[in-house]
Amino acid sequence: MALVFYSDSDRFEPWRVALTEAIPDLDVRPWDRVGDPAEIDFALVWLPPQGALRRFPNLKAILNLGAGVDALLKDPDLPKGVPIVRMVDDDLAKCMAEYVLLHVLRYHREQPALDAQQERREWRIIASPAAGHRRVGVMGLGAMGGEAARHLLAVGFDVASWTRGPRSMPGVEGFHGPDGLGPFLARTEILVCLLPLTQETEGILDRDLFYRLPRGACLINAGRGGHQVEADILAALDAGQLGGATLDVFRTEPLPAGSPFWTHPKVTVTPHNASITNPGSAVRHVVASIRQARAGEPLRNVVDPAVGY
Ligand code: NDP
Ligand code: OXD
Repeated sequence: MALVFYSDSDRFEPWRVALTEAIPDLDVRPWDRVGDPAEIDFALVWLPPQGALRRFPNLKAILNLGAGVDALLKDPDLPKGVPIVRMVDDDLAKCMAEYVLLHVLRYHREQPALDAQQERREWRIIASPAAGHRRVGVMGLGAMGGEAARHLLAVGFDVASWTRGPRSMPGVEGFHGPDGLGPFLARTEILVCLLPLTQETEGILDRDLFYRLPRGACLINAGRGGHQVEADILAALDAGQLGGATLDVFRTEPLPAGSPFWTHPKVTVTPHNASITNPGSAVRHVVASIRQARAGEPLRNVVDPAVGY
C-alpha cells in the first residue's frame, strides 16, 4: 500500500518516520517522488493545489492534515466518491482549548485594559468577577469547541454552545440552529467561534451578529477567516459594540502588512497558530484510518461534502 504526502507547512520526514514505524509495509512517498499514480491508495494532504488529487485513480481515502476541510471541498476536481477524513486528535483539541482559555481569561480579567494602563504608568484597580459570573458562548461544539468548553467549565465559566443540531454537554447550556442564535448571543459576553467554514457559516461574524451581543462583548475567532466580515469587526470595535477581538484566522493569510488589524488597539492578532497538527500525536489518527480502510471497516471522522464538514 502506498501513501502520498503533500503539505507546504508540514515536514515530510517526521510523518514518513512516524507512519512507517506504525505500519512498516506502508510505502510513504513525497509529492515530488510519487512514482506510478495508480499505486497510490491514500493521500495525506494539507492545502493541495486544486485538481492535484484527480491524478490518483485508485485512491481509497483523502486524509486531511488539519481539522478544517473547507479548502479541500472548494476543489471542483476533487475525486468523486473518495472519502475525506478530517483530522481529529486529542492534542490538536487540547492546544485549541488552551488558546481559547488563554484569551477568554485575558478578556475576563481585563488584561488589555491593564496593559494600556501600564503603558500610561497608571495605577487603577479594575475588579473582575469570579469566572462563574462570566458568560462565555462557544459556536461549534465539535472536537475543538467541545474541548474548549470542557476547559472553560473546569475553570468555572458559565458556558453556552451553539450548534447546527441539538447537542448536549453536561454543564453547558445548549442552543442550536437559526432560532437558537439570538438567545445564545444575547447571553454571551465572550464569544468564541470554532465553527467549520461552510455555505451556512460563511460571513456569519457580521454586523447583525455583533449587535445581538451585549454591548462591549469580546470576540475570539479561531475558526476560519471566511467567517469574518472584517470591515464589520472594525466598525463594531470602533463603535464600542465589540470590546475587543482576538483573531487567529483571516480572509487573506498571511495577514497583509497593510491590514488595520495589525495596529488596532482593540485587536490581538495571532498567525493561525491556535492549534497545529503534530505528527507525534496525530499519527495515531492517520494510522487508525489506514487500518480501517485496509480491513474494509467504515472510516471514522468522514466529511459529509453536502454539509461541508
Ligand atoms: P467538528 O466537525 O468536530 O465540529 C463542528 C461543530 O460546528 C459542530 O458542533 C457543528 O454542529 C457546528 N456547526 C457546523 N455548522 C454549523 C452551523 N451552520 N450552525 C451551527 N453550528 C454549526 O469540527 P472541529 O471542532 O474539529 O473543527 C472546527 C473548525 O475549527 C475547523 O473546521 C477549522 O476551521 C477550525 N480549526 C482552526 C484551527 C486553528 O489553528 N485556527 C485548528 C483546528 C481547527 P453539530 O454538532 O450540530 O454538527
Ligand atoms: C486546521 C487548521 O483546520 O490548522 O486544522 O486550521
